[in-house]
Amino acid sequence: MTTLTTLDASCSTDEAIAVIERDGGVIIKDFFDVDVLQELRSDIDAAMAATPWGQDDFSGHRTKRLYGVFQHTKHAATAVRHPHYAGIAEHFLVVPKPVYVGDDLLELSPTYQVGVSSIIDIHPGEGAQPLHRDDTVWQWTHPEGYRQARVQIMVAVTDFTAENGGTMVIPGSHKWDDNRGPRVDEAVPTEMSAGSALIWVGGTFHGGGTNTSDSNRIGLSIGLDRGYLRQEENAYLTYSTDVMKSFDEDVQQVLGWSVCPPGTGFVDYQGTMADPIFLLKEEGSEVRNSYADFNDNAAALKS
Ligand SMILES: O=C(O)CCC(=O)C(=O)O
Ligand SMILES: [Fe+2]
Repeated sequence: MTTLTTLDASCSTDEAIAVIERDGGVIIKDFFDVDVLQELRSDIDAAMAATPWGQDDFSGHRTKRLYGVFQHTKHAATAVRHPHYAGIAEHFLVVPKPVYVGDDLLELSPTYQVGVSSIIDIHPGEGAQPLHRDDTVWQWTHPEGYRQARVQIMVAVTDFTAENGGTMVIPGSHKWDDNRGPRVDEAVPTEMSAGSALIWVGGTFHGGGTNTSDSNRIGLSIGLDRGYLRQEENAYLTYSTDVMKSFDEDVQQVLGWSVCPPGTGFVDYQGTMADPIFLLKEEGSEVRNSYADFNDNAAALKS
């Protein structure tokens, strides 16, 4: 394969999923419209200017990375709410798993959550990032069927080209086992216009490309992960409680203020394993006991 497949914004989520299942990644054109893109750009410009250069070989020394993006622009939330990204994440991550609890065989499905968010600004003169799998953060094993840990997105804030460092991807590498290493000559550049998005799974080898052009390559990158995995970027310490309270509830939950069934991420409330979301609400709000929810579900499956 010499290029990644690009689908129109009007594609169905199922079409995008089919391409990702085959190639490990897909480009969706015009994922963000022009207005969203302009707002995003003006939201991040000042913070990017104040961001220092990367300080290690993986991050790059002519690249700037702004993390904790949800507190800089509401359009990080626009990306995770987008039906294509949400639908693709749901397909690869919210996969039912049979488990025995006593005599009962139950099916548990994880939630998904944001594991990392960044604006990645590759300047002219930057070299290529080593090709890697993002699920290396959990030392994930391959192949594991469709048990992907992460669905990652890179929304092009500027155009992405072969010359300016458009993300290098090895199509099909999500199916490789752990003994096969990536070769640079197997990778193809992500070429897409500003507003388009590359969506790929955590098992696909990829990396930022070399920027031989005379302009910056800027992308918004977010990882959605299985809700029971540790977040790569520690959201609990990145966003203050006050900042978190300013977000809508769906954003609070996707940033980790929720439990993944049966109760991963609970906090104590009067001796119960409570869903932490009540800590962001007014005093006296409902407190959900995550294991009571679990028992109700179990009962429903038994009957
Ligand atoms: O900047 C890019 O194109 C990719 C960056 C990346 O893959 C990473 O930092 O994990
Ligand atoms: Fe990566």
